[in-house]
Amino acid sequence: MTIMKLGILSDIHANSIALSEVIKDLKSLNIKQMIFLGDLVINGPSPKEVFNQLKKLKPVIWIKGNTDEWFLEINEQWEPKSINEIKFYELFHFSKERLYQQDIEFIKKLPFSESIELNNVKVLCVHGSPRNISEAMTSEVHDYEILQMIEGVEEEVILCGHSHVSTNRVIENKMIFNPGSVGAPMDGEPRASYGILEIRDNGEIQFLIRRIPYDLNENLRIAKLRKFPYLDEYERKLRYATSRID
Ligand SMILES: [Mn+2]
Repeated sequence: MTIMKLGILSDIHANSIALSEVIKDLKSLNIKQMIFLGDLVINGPSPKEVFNQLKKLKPVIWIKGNTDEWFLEINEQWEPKSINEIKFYELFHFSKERLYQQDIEFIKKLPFSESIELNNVKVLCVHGSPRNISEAMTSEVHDYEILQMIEGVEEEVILCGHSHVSTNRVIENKMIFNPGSVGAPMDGEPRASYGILEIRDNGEIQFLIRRIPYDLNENLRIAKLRKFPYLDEYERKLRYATSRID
């Protein structure tokens, strides 16, 4: 009997302190393979650090999230048209200034989705839903809507992120797993969240959620030092883990 175990990470959002603790946890469990579901360098104080950390981990799959997509969407001609867009622009620039051009080119080229076979089980990896990078498949979304989002998917397991809240649900023989967010959880619990996907060679599949404490104050100290924009809001979001950071 062989068991494949993979760490499933999503929505790191430039929180290097949280990512470090997650990496330590993966090591302590002797898990060497991991999948990253997108949203790496925007909306947190340490874009360069998380980029280097993730590259070192050599994820077997690394796809893009909606905020990674900003590197393609926001160009010289782009002009913010609302208060929210001004905010996105500032957050985008904070990260862009801290990355090398080659890092940015790497992020731009990341795929929207990837499929992998593990112990004969087909697994699809997306950031939002299989049809839309910014559409979350949360537990609140009704089954019939999920069925529209996953229409045409052949894989039996779908890994997704984006909502910053973990999910584990089965709809018409499809298993849908969301590991929550490493860098900015949104389920009222500030500890970093990631998942472990276990696939046995008899086809048995398990998805476990790990919650990992990290030094939130240290992350905020770095943010303050680097003049991270909208710091008060960022602090509230991290401490209470209640509202959305995209
Ligand atoms: Mn996202």
